[in-house]
Amino acid sequence: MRKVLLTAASLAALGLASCQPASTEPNTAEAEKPTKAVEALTAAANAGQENGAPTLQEAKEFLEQAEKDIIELSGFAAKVYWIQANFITQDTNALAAMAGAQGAKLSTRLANEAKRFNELSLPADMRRKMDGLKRGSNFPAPEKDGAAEKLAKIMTGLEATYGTGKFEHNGEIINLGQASDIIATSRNPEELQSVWEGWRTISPPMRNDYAKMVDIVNEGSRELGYADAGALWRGGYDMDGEAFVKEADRLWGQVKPLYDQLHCNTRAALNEKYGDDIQPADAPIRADLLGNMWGQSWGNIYDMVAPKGGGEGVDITALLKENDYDQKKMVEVAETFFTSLGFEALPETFWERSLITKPEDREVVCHASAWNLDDLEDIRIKMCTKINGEDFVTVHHELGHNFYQRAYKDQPVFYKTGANDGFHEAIGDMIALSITPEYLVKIGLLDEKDIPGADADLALLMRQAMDKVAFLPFGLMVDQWRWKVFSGEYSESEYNSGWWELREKYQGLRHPGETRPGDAFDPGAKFHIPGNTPYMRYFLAHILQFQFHKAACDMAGFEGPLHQCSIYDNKEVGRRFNAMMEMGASKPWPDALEAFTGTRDMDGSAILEYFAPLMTYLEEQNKDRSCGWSK
Ligand code: X8Z
Ligand code: ZN
Repeated sequence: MRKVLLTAASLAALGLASCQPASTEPNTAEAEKPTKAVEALTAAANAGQENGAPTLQEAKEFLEQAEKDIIELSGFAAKVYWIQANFITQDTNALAAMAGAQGAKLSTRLANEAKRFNELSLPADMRRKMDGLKRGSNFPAPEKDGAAEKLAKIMTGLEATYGTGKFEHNGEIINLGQASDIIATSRNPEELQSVWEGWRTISPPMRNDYAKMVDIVNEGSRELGYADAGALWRGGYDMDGEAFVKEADRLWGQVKPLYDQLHCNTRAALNEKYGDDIQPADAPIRADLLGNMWGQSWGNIYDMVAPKGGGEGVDITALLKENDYDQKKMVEVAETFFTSLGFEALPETFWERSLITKPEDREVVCHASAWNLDDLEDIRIKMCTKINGEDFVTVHHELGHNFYQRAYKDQPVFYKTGANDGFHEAIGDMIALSITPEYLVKIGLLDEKDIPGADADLALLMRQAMDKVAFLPFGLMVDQWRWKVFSGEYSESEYNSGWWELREKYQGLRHPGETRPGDAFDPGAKFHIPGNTPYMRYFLAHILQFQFHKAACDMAGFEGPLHQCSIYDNKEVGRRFNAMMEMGASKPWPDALEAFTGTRDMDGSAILEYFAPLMTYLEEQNKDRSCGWSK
């Protein structure tokens, strides 16, 4: 979405937090402590200022005016973006590009003006706001004439191309939703390959524009003092960018052994089903066989890896259908989870204004998102919801964004965003981890007599792992690719080969077919690339949601295994969760993490604890297999 053209903080103001822009928060290690003494000294120095350098008073006025400017523009732009995403036409694209250009100009202007106060000693809170402004947006436009307009036009065009993408399959024109259904359910490798390749015919026309966009945002980033846009993004985590890269690597190192075991077991199942020609037992996994268009979560092929001998687990898709759930009911039930924790119900306007089923009569951006149109209570979701277990989780994910947005609505505009962007993506997912069989009984979806016995634990864990553990390296590789694109390590002609290099390295996947076409731009067939949404947030969220879940279950006094815990209806957990959420980005993220979990570090040990019984099972299954995929 074009929201990324405004500063991240202003976007939070825009409230378009669906796929939150990377935080603009400053490196507070450098920010001074807000002691009264410092403030007094600063004031004294400022009062006597005679050399034309800016004063504390000017800094205050600048921040106040910036806040007003951001609120004014974002209030307007949010409506334009909403209409465009709900009604994609030439005209709405043009309007969105205009709003985007205005946003880009505003964030560039504010970033440059904020530099004026670099040498001024400021109280920590003002320094934090100032540094946030200086980071501009994730896709900054250079100052030169016409750059903001050009950038906004390209970005709008890329997203619209994705949103309206269609291709021919068996003589019929199909869209992403239809193609995804085939990938999820077909077990015919020729058909899977054809649909997988078909969807990727929508993206070659994006490649050249994408390269132009990279040049523009790199120039904009250099003007802001960053080596390139990747460095700008990595700088958004209250720590030095290099330290953040190490942090992400450390977290991946923690969870990789679990992924490796899951990969090995899944590949063996695919090899058994399809044979050596389609899926060899020692090569990377063919990406079209995993039940998901991008091979990012594998729950749709759970049937192939279901542990034998134990109980069955719970098939939420089947339960939703048996109980005649429609899309609205799915959202209502998700809302009830939040209200059970003590959060206030969604406003009436949420129900009047959200889009929860795919309209047949017009083009919309179907990729699920959550919005806050007025920065206060006008929260909405927009998704082409399907009645299945996957989207039941996504509905919780989106409402997590909305409840977070509303929780921090009283913060100044600069702080109306997640503690870091991973937090924003983790809230609803954390809630969805509490969808246990016992919880499903409480909400009447499952009959008490159908609660699976303890022997079904492995089945439940395997279902979860096929989505959550499988996702981890994908969550990591998408921005590894973008960082290399921004740094120039991958040139335009290497975009696709670079993508597959990383797909193999991190996920152990390969594409179907011998080669990809020379003009292929497979990254463009994943929403967040043309949609220009940073992706590292989802990797972090997949770590954080388990960390939050563990902390919540400890708070609730739950003593059993982590995967059996549900925090449904626990007001004390809700109160403490809300206390973290209402902080927004007003403090560095370790402060927010500490407020809820008692620790200041992101940590993969909770996800390992959650899946510990499955890890034991997988190691046993894999013991005579040769795992790994390196040649
Ligand atoms: O994009 C999303 C959300 C909106 S922020 C639906 N997700 C990522 C994806 O679909 O690729 C959630 C999980 C990962
Ligand atoms: Zn999200």
